[in-house]
Amino acid sequence: MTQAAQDLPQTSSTLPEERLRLLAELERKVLWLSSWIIHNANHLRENRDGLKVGGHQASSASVVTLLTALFFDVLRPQDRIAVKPHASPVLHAIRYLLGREKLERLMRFRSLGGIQAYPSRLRDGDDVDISTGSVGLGAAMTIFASLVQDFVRLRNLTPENLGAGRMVAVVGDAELDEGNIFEALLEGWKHDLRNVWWVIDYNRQSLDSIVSDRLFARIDAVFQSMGWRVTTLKYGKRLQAAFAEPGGEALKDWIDACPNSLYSALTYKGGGAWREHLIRDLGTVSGIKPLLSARDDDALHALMTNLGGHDLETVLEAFHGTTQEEPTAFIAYTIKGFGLPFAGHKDNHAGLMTAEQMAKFQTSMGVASGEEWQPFAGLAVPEEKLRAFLSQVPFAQEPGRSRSAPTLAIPDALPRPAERRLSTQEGFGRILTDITRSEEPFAQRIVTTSPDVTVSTSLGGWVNRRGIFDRRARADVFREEKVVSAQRWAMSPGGQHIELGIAENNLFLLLASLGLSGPLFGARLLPIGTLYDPFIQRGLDALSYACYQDARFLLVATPSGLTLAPEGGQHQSIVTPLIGIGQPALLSYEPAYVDELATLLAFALRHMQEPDGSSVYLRLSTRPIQQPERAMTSAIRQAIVEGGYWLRPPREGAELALIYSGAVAPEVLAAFEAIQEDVPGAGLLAVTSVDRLHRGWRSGEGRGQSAVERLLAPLAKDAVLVTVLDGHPLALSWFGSVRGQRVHALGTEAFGQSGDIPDLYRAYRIDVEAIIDATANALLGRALE
Ligand SMILES: Cc1ncc(C[n+]2csc(CCOP(=O)(O)OP(=O)(O)O)c2C)c(N)n1
Ligand SMILES: [Mg+2]
Repeated sequence: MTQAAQDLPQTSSTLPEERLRLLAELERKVLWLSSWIIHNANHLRENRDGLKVGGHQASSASVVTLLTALFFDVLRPQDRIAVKPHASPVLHAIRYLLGREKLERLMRFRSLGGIQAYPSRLRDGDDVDISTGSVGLGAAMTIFASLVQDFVRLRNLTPENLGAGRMVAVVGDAELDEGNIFEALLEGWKHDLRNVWWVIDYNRQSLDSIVSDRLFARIDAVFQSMGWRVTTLKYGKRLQAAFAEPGGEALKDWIDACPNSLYSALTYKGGGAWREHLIRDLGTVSGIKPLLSARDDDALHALMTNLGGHDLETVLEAFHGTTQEEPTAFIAYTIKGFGLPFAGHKDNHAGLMTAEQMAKFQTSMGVASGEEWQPFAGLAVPEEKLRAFLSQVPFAQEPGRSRSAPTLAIPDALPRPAERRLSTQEGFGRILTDITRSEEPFAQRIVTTSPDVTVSTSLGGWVNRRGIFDRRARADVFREEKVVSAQRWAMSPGGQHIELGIAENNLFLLLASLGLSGPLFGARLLPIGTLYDPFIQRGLDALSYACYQDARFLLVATPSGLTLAPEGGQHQSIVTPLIGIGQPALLSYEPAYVDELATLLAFALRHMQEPDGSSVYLRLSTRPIQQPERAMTSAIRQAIVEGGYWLRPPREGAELALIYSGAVAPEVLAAFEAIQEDVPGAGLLAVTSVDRLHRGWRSGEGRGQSAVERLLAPLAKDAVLVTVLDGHPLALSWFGSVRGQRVHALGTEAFGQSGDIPDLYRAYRIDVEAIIDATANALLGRALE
């Protein structure tokens, strides 16, 4: 442990002794139950597939004291917490003791219907505020949740009397290796973050090994440079008392200089090993021998492992002593596996106690055989007392954690821009700018955000009128200095755009937080995030994480595909249509025309709010194309939402259909006109959502009722389908399976390059000629069969 001087909070404990005693008993019980939940899952349940069930007894033990203090004493109903993934058994043991979880679900840990391996909003119910699992994301999300809390509170959108909560993350120390953590810290600093606590479980172990000493010498500095207060909980009360004894100062210096790996090894070895090392290194120092000989091996071990993060009093003092709003990092020194036989062993991450070790542990915990699941067995305090205490725990004073937020009415249709030649991206900008003139409540709840591509994704007009969010009003300096610019970037608490630096992980974590504003803060928002389509991949894990939590938002991505043309290969998206199909809880669309887009935007704002709805992803283009002159009927609108319609309907029994999605519409139309002379009766199918058609087909497979089955029904049984997409051809090729028809799929599979659209479409075989060739070949193949 090379950490320099400790920084213990100044306030003294206000906790009555009795309260501390009850909390200590609960701490014991939580350690027992979390270990037992994992043991039961691995050793006492039938194992049908031979897979290790797993669970992390050591990671769990590491945070028992911290979570006991937080849940049973510190947290208030308005606080929100992300618990590090591997402490799921600890979190649920606590919920069980609070009467908020069923025993059966504990017994089914990591099996179907049981509590999840990692805390999950989706699967564990609404006591889990923020899911965790992919390390780094849950912690970072607390930063954005706090920003959203400010956003809704400054507008008075939260329920009356609901105070500001603290956004708390209990974080594994190795999580701080994840780059997204630092992206989030920096963004938080820019936004003058407050009301965030990170409780860092500083056990100096990751999965593989012991964390480097050098790395963690920097940790305080990193947080401080981001404007955080750092509170280090290094020593427990017993160690602090020992430091006051003769020789105590030398002992403290020894601990401070001890490398992480040696400290861990001695923790594993126990009292004899501590004594041997201390005598060897400090034997001649006055006072050390009496200090050591006053303690037997067990007592010496207990003393040397009395780190701050395992000392309830120290932990509670630190938490209760932190009352100011500035973001705070608690660096809590802990021991991975504390209180268990493999404490400190470098390989303990996935370690499980053996049956023999468990039996010994059970005896030491005073839990009689058959009483393993009893909440109060083996404790030194009468059950009624504990029950009375638990019934008053502040965290549990509200029956549910999720807040409700009424649905906002969305107009049936949003006006579509009049221009005859327009790209879907420009169309998006125009429609949003139009909404700025609306007085309707929904227009006040739209929040846009973008990672430094606000202007280039067409949000400029919206931002000019609705302003940028900031807790403090700030003038637009360029405007004040009369520098001519199309952008007006005044900032104020009333602004409806949150500007982010270039970090797509942050974008998705902010969308996750905005999209959960209803359940987290009781205020419904309609978040819209814009980014470049290829960079969805940069933040893909965070996007999936947002969807997994059922956060609701609209993602608008441009430019997409080869169609960005001169911008070239590095900005070309190829697989995003497949991501759109593959990502659960994200419905994706790729409209070709702006009237389709207007329909889809209205739909998305509704769908985001429906109980069975989801987030929506629009893959748009920067290519201006001729817009159709047509009246939007409700039938076309419905078809656009359902995923597709015949732009040119086929004749009954037609032997050919061209099927396309997105910006390639002009090429497909031209090819269609040319082909029609030879294949009269062919159809041209506009697909607005391959994702929606695919889902509908999969869920209704075989019954002939899905939208795609209805669409393809007029075609001859052996008709030929030619599909065209500026994206991976696989996205549309499954159409052939719907009725067993031959498909020729055109699309992009190789990296692009700079060029104009005619050159690029020709080179990548999605131009008119390629479509005609593919059609001719496919028809020839059919004729030869
Ligand atoms: C993004 C991601 N990469 C890898 C993993 C696999 N993994 C799970 S836990 C872990 C180490 C965690 O160490 P730490 O955060 O210190 O937790 P501890 O168990 O020590 O409390 C790793 C690498 C993961 N869950 N998420
Ligand atoms: Mg660790």
